[in-house]
Amino acid sequence: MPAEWIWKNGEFIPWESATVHVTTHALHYGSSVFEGIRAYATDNGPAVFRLREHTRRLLNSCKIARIDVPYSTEALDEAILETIRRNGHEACYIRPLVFRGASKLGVEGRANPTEVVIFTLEWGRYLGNEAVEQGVDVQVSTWRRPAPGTAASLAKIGGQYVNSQFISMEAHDNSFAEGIALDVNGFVSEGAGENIFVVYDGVVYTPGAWSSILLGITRDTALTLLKELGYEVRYQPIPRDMLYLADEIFFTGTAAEITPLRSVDRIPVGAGTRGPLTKQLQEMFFGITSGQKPDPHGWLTYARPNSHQK
Ligand code: PPE
Repeated sequence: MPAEWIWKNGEFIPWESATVHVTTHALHYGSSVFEGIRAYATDNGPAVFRLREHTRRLLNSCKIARIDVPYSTEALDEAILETIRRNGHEACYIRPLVFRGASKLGVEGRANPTEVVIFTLEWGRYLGNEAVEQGVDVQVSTWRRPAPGTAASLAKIGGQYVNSQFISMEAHDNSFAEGIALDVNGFVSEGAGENIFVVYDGVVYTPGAWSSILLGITRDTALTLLKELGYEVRYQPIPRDMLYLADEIFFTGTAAEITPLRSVDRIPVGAGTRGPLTKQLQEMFFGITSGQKPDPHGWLTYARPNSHQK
């Protein structure tokens, strides 16, 4: 359940009051845009991971959806930090949401007011408690990602997540933790809410924007760290069968963090356990997010700096 104080259009309101009217445009037509951000517990209080990249993507998604937002990235950054402080979190998941509100019915929607909310919640491991160490079992979905030109994969628009719901529900019905969607051409795209990386013969492969993926911020983080660790990364269309030959596969995402895949379509990935590259990358990622390793890229924004100093 979300924390007590919810930021709405510039002020804090209690959880119970953060309701919407049934004529809200976004309920009917999916005209919302959202972000998912994590704040991690550190010795220096809660630290938001890549805050500015997330607020920028939120506004970019709104630009694509043609939703006018009356707040700057700076104002949204501050509102997010304030929401963390107000709710007294040490670590949390942050959900900023922009949507077309209530007034007029009809698809076009631009006559409706823009509503902006930010709420926080404590959210543990997205794909299960053991997922990060043991890996997860996944399937290739029967659902495809929308073809380029039919949706806007670079934007986190609410309505587009119906496709992700189909992928996740099918996977869960088949007792898998998650599903991987192929793109319109049958190449690997991404998970319902995660980007995907494939390791084969020491080289790391990941699809690009042409495969209808969201350009994930954790994906960018992984790419930066992998290059620093000296790995070769290739951006190329990935055929489904490469998933069955891979030495290692992992998902990246704010919610999923870095999660190894231990099987795809019941075929073990490599040895069927977390591989060495995935482990090495996780150590870097969790080292930085917990404040235990240096943060040379300035990825952490502290919500309550100095509050934990003795
Ligand atoms: N692809 C999709 C479709 C996606 O939704 C996400 C995030 C990613 C890739 C990874 O992007 P990034 O978080 O910037 O590394 N999915 C969010 C929603 C999860 C949810 O269930 O809600 C998330 O991870 O916060």
